[in-house]
Amino acid sequence: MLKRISVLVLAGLTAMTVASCGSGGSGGGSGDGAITMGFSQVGAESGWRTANTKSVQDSAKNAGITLKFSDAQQKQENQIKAIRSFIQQKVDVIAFSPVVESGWDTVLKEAKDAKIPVILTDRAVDSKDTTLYKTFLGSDFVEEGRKAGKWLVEEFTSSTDPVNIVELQGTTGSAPANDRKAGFAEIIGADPKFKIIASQTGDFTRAKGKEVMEAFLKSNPDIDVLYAHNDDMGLGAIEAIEGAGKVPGKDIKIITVDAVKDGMQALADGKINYIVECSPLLGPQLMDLAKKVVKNEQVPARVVTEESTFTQEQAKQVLSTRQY
Ligand code: GYE
Repeated sequence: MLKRISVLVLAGLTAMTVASCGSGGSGGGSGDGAITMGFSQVGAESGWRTANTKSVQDSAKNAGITLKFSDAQQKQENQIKAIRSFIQQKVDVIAFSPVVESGWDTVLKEAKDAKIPVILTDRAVDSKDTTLYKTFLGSDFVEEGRKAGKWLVEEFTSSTDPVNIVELQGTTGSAPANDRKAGFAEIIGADPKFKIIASQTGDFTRAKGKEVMEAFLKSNPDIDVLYAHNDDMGLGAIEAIEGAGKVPGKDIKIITVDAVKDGMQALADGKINYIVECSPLLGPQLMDLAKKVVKNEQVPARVVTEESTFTQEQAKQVLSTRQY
């Protein structure tokens, strides 16, 4: 199934982007139109990430772009090293998915000084100077958190008792963890019956999700809801819940984000109650943007991926055609 994608053009920011355009790539292209992209990936922490890596690699091949791919194993220092090495190699364009939001200004300035355009993909940076990158392609994580919150409010609409929620956060300091938390809190905050009784990072991995959920279960006998910032942590937590003799999806309602195949299977099986979709298939759009920025063409400052949500019934319907 092809993803529907919407492009959000922010007029003011676009004008800034245009004004800030450098002279394009100075490296591998050497004027013959060939493009070399340096791509610094976060790691291989989740099913989402694996699908994202495949999308980027396949799309580069299809677009005839030479990809220098580097896996940072969830460490910012590795990403900074990779970006510096891409600058030294004089690639035509750098794309990266920043593991955390802060601390990028210095290295991004180095890329700008070397006149190598940078594209942010999947995750954002909090740099005040938006001329340090050409565009940001990825999801609206605040909106994803809101969607999770709205389902919960609806689900417990007739309940007057307190609703005890535990939250498994993504990687500390990452855009999706910050934003999914904020969007969810914004919605449930309107009704004091919703109480987040514990919230901790599970680093977006299954193993950590399981470990932290085990601790939550030990110290909180009365958990009604788990909100996990991705499917993988939710899947790890399901093991912990079953290990504690409880029934996931019934004794504890579970909401996750991503909608990768394993998550969708658990949703269809009744172990997860609701999934907010986050698409990892960013590769084709990334390559299109890369071709444009290398040619110094105008690109929107922000490209937002359009996404949906899934109930258990909807998961059963689409499971067999799920690509990732
Ligand atoms: O939700 C999670 C992954 O940045 C959107 O990172 C991405 C998140 C995704 O580890 O599974």
